[in-house]
Parts: sequence; C-alpha cells; structure tokens
Amino acid sequence: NTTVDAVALRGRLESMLVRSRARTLALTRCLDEDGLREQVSPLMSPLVWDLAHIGNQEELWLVRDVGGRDAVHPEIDDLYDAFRHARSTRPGLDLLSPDEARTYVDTVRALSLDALQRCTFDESRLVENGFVFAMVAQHEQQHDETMLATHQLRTGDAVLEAPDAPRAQLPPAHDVEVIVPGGAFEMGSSDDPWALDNERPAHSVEVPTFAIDAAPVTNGEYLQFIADGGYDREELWTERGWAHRTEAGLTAPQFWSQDDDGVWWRRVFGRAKQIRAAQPVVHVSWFEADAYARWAGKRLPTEAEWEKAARFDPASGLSRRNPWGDDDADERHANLGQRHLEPADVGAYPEGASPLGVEQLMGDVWEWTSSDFEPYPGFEMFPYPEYSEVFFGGDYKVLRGGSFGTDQTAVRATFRNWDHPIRRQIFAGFRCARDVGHR
Ligand code: AVJ
Ligand code: FE
Repeated sequence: NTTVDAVALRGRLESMLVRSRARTLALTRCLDEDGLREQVSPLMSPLVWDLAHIGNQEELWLVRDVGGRDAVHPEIDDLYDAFRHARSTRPGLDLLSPDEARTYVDTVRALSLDALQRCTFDESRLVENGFVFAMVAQHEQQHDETMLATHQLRTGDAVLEAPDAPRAQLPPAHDVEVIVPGGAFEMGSSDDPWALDNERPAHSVEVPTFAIDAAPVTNGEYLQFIADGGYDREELWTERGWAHRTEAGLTAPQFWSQDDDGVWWRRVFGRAKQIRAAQPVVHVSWFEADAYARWAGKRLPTEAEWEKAARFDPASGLSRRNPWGDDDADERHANLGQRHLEPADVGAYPEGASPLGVEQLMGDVWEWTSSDFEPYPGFEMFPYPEYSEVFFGGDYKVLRGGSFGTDQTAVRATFRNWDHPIRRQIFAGFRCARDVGHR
C-alpha cells in the first residue's frame, strides 16, 4: 500500500531531520555570540557559519528544488557556498548573526517540512525513497561532527557534557587478529536508498587473504610506539610523512601532553583527562598511522579490505549493510551519535562485531585506510559534483566507520569519508592489517 508507505517514510525522514536539528542547536546553544563567531583554527569555520550553511543547503534542496519555492534569502547563497570562500576567510564575511542564523534555519525548516508533507516520493529521482531529504539530514549530521571538532579545538572552559564511554569488561587483548579469507566480495551499494553517490554502485572486488586487527590501535599501544622512538625514526615514515612530521614538529597525537612526572594527558572538550590505555587512539594523521603500522610490522588496510572485514558474511557469501546486520546502529552496537565524547575501550562492543569477529569497526574513531579517494567503477555523480566528484584524484585518503561524533544515520559500512593525510583535528584513528601469503 503506497499511501501507508509514504506516511511511514515521511515519519522516518521527519524524525531524522528533527534529531539532527536538536544536535545542531545543542552544539551552538552553549556558546555566546563571540564564541559562535570565533575562528578557533584556520581549518574550521566559525560555528555560526556552519549553522547558516546547514540552513542554506537545506533551503537549496528542500525549499527551492523539491518545494518549488522562491529563495528565502537569495543574497546569502554566496556567503554559505563552501566553494566560494575558504574556511580561513569565513570570519571576515558579513555573516548572519547567531540570532539571524537561528531564525533563518527555523524558517527554512518549516518550509522543508511542508515540502516533505506534500512529497509523494515519485516526482523525480531526487525524491525517490526520500533520498534528498535523507541527504540533507546526513549533511546536517556531517556538519554536526565538524562542529564537534571545532569544539574540541576551542580553548577555554568546557561547555559540552556527556557520560563516559563504556569501559571494557576485560583488559584489551593485544595483537588479536582476524584472518579474512581470500576471494571476491560485493563492495559498495546499489540498493541502499540513502547511500550517497560515492558509495555506488555495488561491484565485485577480489581481495586476497589478509589479516586485520580485531580492534583499533589503542593509546597503550601507541604509547609504546612513542616510547620506542617512533617519531624520531625516519625509516618508519614515508618521505612526505617524515617531511611533515619534521616541519610540524609532531611528537604525539594532537591534544596530548606529558607532565613533569611523565604522565600523559589529553585535552578532551576543555577538560584534561589522563590517557586511558584501553581506548583507541584518536587525533592522529594518516602519516602517523602509516608510521605506526610500519613500526608494528604491519600496514594500513586498503579500503576494500576494511569493507570486506566489516561486511562479508562467509556463511552466505553476501555483504551486510553493517557489521552486525542490515539495521542502523543502536547503543548496543557502536559508540556513535555523540552520546559519549570519547572513544570507548577496546572490547566494549562485542555485539557490534562483524561475522568474521572484527570489532568496533563502526563508531569510536574514523579509521584511516591506505587507499586514495577515487570513484568506484561505474560511478555516477548524483545529485551534485561538489559532494564527492570534485575530490576524486586529489590528495585525500579514505577513512571508514564513523566516530563517536558521527550520527548513526550518517554512516554505514559502505560509507566513505576522506581527508588530507596531514589532518588530525577529525576524530581519526586506525587499525592495522598485514599480508598472510597464500592459503
Ligand atoms: C564527507 C566529511 C568530507 O566535511 O568536507 C559537508 C562532508 N560535504 N558539506 C566535508 C560535507 C559538504 C565532507 N566530508
Ligand atoms: Fe556542507
């Protein structure tokens, strides 16, 4: 019954939009006007830019395109076009004030909910299965994670609160690896209705047998790399990595410091926390992850290896949508959704394991892979080139799996994120893999 289906779909999309907005407002309510206008790093926008940009993207797609209405504020499109103004120049723009931005996003939201009520999901490919509404909700969630990274970069008093992430029952089992049997598997998706263009289409990929760590690399393991001179041993780094490590003076993950007694601390959303050995390491660049893997006698997994470890079910030969099955994550499966503002201990999510027994692939930390961000065979840009197409062939490495800052509706085991190999303000960590030869 298509009418009932449309009603159910509208309900799901509306709750996705409402949930995203609650998070956006929570991330911007806790600072005053100066705080929202402040640029805490040239890598980030002022939070008030993100807020109005979220509204502007929503207006372009849901109000003007789907809703067929005139522009709410045509003169601001240029200000909030991410491709017209580099992040570092955004504070100098004549931006909407925080109050104006809030009014703007409210106005837009009322009009997009009206468009949702009137949509029958068969008018165009854009609205089929509610795609464009889900795309806009995912866009907002992506910016919510970016805004969370801005919060982490802020200095000054803590303004965000969350309960500690789950602690593991058992001490982390170091060096536990899973053998992923060689052979073809289905990578990417053609039928997930809300998968974004770069995740498509599904295609078969031959992956030779390899071993992958059952868990992300922990702070405790990373401390051994530091103690063993990992940052000072050129042979562990690629040429570019070593040049960057030298120029940037890297000695530890971002936000780490060691006190006079040799104890390691990290700054977490304005609070000093002692390093927890069992937590996955976060805020490392691709170059650091790559050097660590070489030190450990391993390597980073390719993107295909990561996805096969996450999705391949040897019993059926099929690929799942997520490690635990086809459903979205809930709090039993993964540390997602900004419920906790830190990674959870390794071992905290046994129910989130993949069929092969690989854990914590989703949530906690984005995981760097060895792969460059490139289109899949048969890629078709949809619906706009600036989401992913313009980044193909650039200096970007793929990250997988989402972090504690990623919403569960904005990530799945096919989801592809990307960033420059020097970046570490994102919530990025990694796990290692290695060849196991012929079997
Ligand atoms: C997919 C996280 C790389 O933040 O640059 C937000 C998401 N695209 N607005 C980014 C995005 C347009 C994008 N990443
Ligand atoms: Fe954006």
